[in-house]
Amino acid sequence: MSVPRLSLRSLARLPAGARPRVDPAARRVGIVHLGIGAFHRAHQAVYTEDAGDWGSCGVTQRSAAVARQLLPQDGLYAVLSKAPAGDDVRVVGSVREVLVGPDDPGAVVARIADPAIRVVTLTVTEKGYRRDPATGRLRRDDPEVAADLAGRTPRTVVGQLVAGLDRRRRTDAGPLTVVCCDNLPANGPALRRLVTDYVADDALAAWIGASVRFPATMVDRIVPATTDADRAEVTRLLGVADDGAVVAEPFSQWVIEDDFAADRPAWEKAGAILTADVAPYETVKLRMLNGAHSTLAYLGALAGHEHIADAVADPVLAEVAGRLMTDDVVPTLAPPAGLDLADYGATVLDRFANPALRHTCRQVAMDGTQKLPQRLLGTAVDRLAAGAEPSWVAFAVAAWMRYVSAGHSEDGRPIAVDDPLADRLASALAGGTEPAAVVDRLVSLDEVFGELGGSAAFRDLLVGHLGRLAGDGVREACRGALRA
Ligand code: CS2
Repeated sequence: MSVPRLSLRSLARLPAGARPRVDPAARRVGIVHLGIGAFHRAHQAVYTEDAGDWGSCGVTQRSAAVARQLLPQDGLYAVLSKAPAGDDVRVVGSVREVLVGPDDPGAVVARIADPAIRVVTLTVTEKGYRRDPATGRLRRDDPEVAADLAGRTPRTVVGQLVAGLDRRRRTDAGPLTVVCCDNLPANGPALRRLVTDYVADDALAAWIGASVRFPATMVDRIVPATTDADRAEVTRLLGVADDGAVVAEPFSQWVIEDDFAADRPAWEKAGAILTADVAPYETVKLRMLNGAHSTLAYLGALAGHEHIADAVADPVLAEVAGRLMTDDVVPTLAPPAGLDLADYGATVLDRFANPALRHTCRQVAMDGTQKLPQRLLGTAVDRLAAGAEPSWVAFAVAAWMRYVSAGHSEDGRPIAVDDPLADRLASALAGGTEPAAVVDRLVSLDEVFGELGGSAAFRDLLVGHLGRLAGDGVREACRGALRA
């Protein structure tokens, strides 16, 4: 018997507890979201769902897949929250429209410029901003950025935003708040910097200065890619088929700088923290959680583990991730009042250990050149400046170096490097396989390492760790580092 598809018409079939809180058809679209991937659907869209009657228009930045999933379902989809104690499912109705950016770039600009829109949120991943990770400046030489700057209907996020803002200014469509929700340090100001780099027109720059805000945010929820088994579970729990379902851990956190140019959803009603200063939360999260995540992803993938939960169940790998946090990261942090960093670190490892989440090491390992600076290298810079030896960070960075140079895991499975700078990595690695040669070539990638690439102390740590990772294998190298 065929199962009906999730849609406004099939809502009544759902278990009452799983239905949207507000009639989806009664929501008013006031948000444009750029990058409607799984993370957005499991995070900001859920906060909006719980905050009242705002709705959003989600924009896909690359493929039409999300539109194919959501349009036949009137924008509805399920969030399956997975925990060892049992799963929970609910349907979210806050996404009211979906636009396919690559198919209709003009519609994206028009929607951003619509006076009904007061907030633009973004989750386009680190690489989506087309910025230089070390300097934070817009890569004006990136072919897509260059094509936007030359005057086509823009297709990059910064180009889309600027064109939308320009039209708002010309048509007097009112102020706007741009809320970056990617894992970048000071992500709001970072995006404002890119917008400023892009804008050539003084009048527009002045209008943006007066009418647009770029609050910083810290976003946190682990959202692995949805599998067929997850979709089957959603069908079993809901009695309808859902092509747009997403899976996530139960934990969710959103800290938002309270700096808005116009009105916004009452996200605090949904549990978000609105605060004057996001930086303490964000540095803790990027360096502890994401730093440990990347470390486990590289070590785990090399050691032959498929999922993060398997990597953290490997005692020596978990211990290395723990020591990275306690010995190297914690001394660099000024946490928000009331946050116990030892508890935070332990909770992070517990969250990673959730066996119900099938989060692959490969997914976390991708785009290392875009992630390393804020997750690991900043910690190294701070520790070196304090006269300390950041040995665990160096171990983690050496694991990345091994991951991008090994070609295969220790159990013989191929490792394909998925990174926007993959070509640059490949040419750097063509210079030889000796640890010292690999380290010297990789740290001279200025856009990743910046000035840290000139630190002899850090280089020596990297060479030592990489030699042991390559020569002794991941587990033995971990044991050696833990004994030292
Ligand atoms: C992960 C993050 O894929 C990755 O690189 O480290 O997406 C992580 O799951 C989230 O930041 C958790 O909030």
